Amino acid sequence: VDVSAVKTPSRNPDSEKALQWWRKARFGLFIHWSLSSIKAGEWKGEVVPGLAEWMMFQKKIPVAEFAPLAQEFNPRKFDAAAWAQLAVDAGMRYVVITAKHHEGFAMYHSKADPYNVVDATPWGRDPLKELAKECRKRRLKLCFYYSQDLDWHHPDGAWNTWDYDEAKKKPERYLREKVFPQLRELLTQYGSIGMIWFDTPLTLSRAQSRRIRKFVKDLQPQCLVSGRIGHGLGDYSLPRDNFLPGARLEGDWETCATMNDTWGYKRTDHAWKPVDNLITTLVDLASKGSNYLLNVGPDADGVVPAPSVKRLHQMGAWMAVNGEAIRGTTPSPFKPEFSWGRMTTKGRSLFLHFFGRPERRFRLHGLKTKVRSAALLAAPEVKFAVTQSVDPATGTPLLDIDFKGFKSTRPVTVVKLQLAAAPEVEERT
Ligand code: H57
Repeated sequence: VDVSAVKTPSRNPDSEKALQWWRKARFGLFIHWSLSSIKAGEWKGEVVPGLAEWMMFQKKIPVAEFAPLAQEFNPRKFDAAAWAQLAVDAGMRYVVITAKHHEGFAMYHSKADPYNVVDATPWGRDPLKELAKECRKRRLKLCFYYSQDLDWHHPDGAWNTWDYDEAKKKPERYLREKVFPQLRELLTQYGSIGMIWFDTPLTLSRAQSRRIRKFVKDLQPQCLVSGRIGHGLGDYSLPRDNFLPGARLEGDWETCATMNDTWGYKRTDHAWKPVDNLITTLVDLASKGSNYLLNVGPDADGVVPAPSVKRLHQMGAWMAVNGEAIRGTTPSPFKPEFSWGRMTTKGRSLFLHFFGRPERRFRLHGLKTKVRSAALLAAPEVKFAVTQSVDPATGTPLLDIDFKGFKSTRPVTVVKLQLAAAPEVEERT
């Protein structure tokens, strides 16, 4: 099944206001953590192909066999402060954690369903409470992933056909007994919530999606609803999982992606993307108007895999000096992709993100606005000579920057152009 990109929905004034922090943030941490994290992608000694958090579905594991995993859930090394700090160190401004994924297990203390991390495990702690406190301290927006449609534990939830008879399912009972009560808990017991990240809209009707959206907004009007509430009713849009858009996007977008091949922890998945690719992707997405929600899958001990931590720290080092060219920016008025890199803009600044070493005589066609200065964002004392002219043959405005002798730094070097006004581009370019 292909959950394709949804169109940017028409919005109400509430969502416009709620989107402000999210638009500026540009970079967030996704955390997939649930019972299947214990199995690390293996069931009965066998590696299960595909996404680790889809194991229950892939192997058609009966609830009677899967649910007892809760008795093994004891993440001794869980440290909410460390997780929140990791997001801050990476240069992120929000965190989205699985409050309930498709397997139906609530990763917080739910009174609505005893199948939850406090009541059903020997651990007995509420990681979302702890994370809420640590996020608040660091001014990180806390957001909850909530699987509103697929639920393989509730008898009326979608897609568990091996335990429950499809013909007897009453989706309304699932919404009434589980979805609405749990959303109420999540939106009343953890302070202000940045967003409910709904996912995988496959069976709910437009009317049901609309009721869920309204339920969220009635409890917390500033809380965003992700595009995957379905039926174009979210506050913003998402491409498919791990899909990188090739063009500039109109409206508000968020691209969610993994660092390896799976969301939940999988011991055998070593397909780690090089950090240079992750940074380039962050730049590419910002230049096209999309947020980047980058995932980690902590293990059964509550530890984020070392390769993920390493990459987030490296991204954070880049963001610490170049974050100004990402956060709070919008795409430039130019076409989005250049062979040399990408552009973002903020007010009277135009940021050139070079993916490699810039040409000694770099030329940009079509910028009509006067350039006052060009400097290295990471070291503003490093200035470059700028010449503006008009191509006598075509009348196209030309900008030349002299990079002679300049050695760029990997993977992306940002040059900040200070302009006399917001950048304007000639129509023809
Ligand atoms: O939470 C992560 C990510 C953010 N979205 C979820 C994933 O677990 C995956 C949604 N995947 C879309 C999808 C829809 C139907 C099935 C996958 C196994 C067999 C059939 C399928 C998967 Fe398909």
